[in-house]
Amino acid sequence: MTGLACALSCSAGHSDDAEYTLSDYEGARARWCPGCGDHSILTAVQRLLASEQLVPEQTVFVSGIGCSSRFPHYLRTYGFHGIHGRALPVATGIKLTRPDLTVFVVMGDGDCTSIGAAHWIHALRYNPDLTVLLLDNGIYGLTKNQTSPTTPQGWASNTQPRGSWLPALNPLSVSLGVTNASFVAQTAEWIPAHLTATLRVAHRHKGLSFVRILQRCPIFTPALYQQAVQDPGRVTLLVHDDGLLFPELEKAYPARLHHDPRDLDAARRLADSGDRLYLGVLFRDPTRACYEQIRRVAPRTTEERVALLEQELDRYAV
Ligand SMILES: Cc1ncc(C[n+]2csc(CCOP(=O)(O)OP(=O)(O)O)c2C)c(N)n1
Ligand code: SF4
Ligand SMILES: [Mg+2]
Repeated sequence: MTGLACALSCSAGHSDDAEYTLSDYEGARARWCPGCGDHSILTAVQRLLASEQLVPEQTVFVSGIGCSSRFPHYLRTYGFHGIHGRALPVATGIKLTRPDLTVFVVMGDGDCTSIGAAHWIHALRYNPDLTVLLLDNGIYGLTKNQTSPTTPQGWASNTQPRGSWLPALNPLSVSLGVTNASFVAQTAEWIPAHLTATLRVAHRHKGLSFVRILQRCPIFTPALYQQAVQDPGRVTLLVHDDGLLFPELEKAYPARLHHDPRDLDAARRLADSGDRLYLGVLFRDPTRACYEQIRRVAPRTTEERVALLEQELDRYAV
């Protein structure tokens, strides 16, 4: 069965005992540049969907605009390729009206931390049950090499050819500073085992799980993560008995730090420290309330929904 075929033919809940394989989640052929880190993120997401047996017609991917935001086209789930910076309000609206759906958000660094920054901060505070992926390549990729808030200071781009004037914004520190944020993690697309495991814990977290994925753009920022890719000694994996342990990465990534993800102060120190690259779950507090639990939208029957829609459309009758 293909997810889309099923999405078109069967009603929600119908396929409880269906077995979905990777190909059930494959959409259009990905058109990112060869070597783009988005390819490995797509593979990891498809693996997650299959391993969690997420029902395609009950899963939604919402994105903004950017190379990274082409994500929904490449999956056979529902998708909304929306407006630059506006993925989070769209996803929050979907989750509030349809809390039964599994909702993912995919954004670029420009999408999330620049034009969408206000939505990012308030979504973290509202804490709806969304899995939010920030694909951070340190540049505006789609619009061809423009400085973004996460571009390192001094890096030349088409908009700031003499080098970015400002120090880069740190998406982890910002997220950890927001009241009611409940899950903040960092992973890298060139370590697939870490990426997939991080996506799994993020998806299983109840509340907004914010995952910054370090993503290589070989066209515009090929050197951005080069040192960390070539020298695993620069990377420290965060481990905790309650979370990710990565025994399979012991050889390649021996540097480990035992970190309790409930310790917000320690998480902030790790996020702020510029000496090493820390990958793992920095913060997790499953007790923080989700917005859809606090502000319950009264469930409506199909007839009530249709009547409301008719009422709304009548306003535009000529
Ligand atoms: C309102 C609006 N402003 C600007 C743009 C132009 N625009 C499209 S994508 C983009 C930036 C994309 O960068 P990023 O979010 O980092 O994604 P990437 O392409 O790097 O994956 C910009 C400025 C737009 N489409 N809409
Ligand atoms: S420009 Fe960069 S981010 Fe965009 S598809 Fe190409 S490699 Fe990927
Ligand atoms: Mg970008």
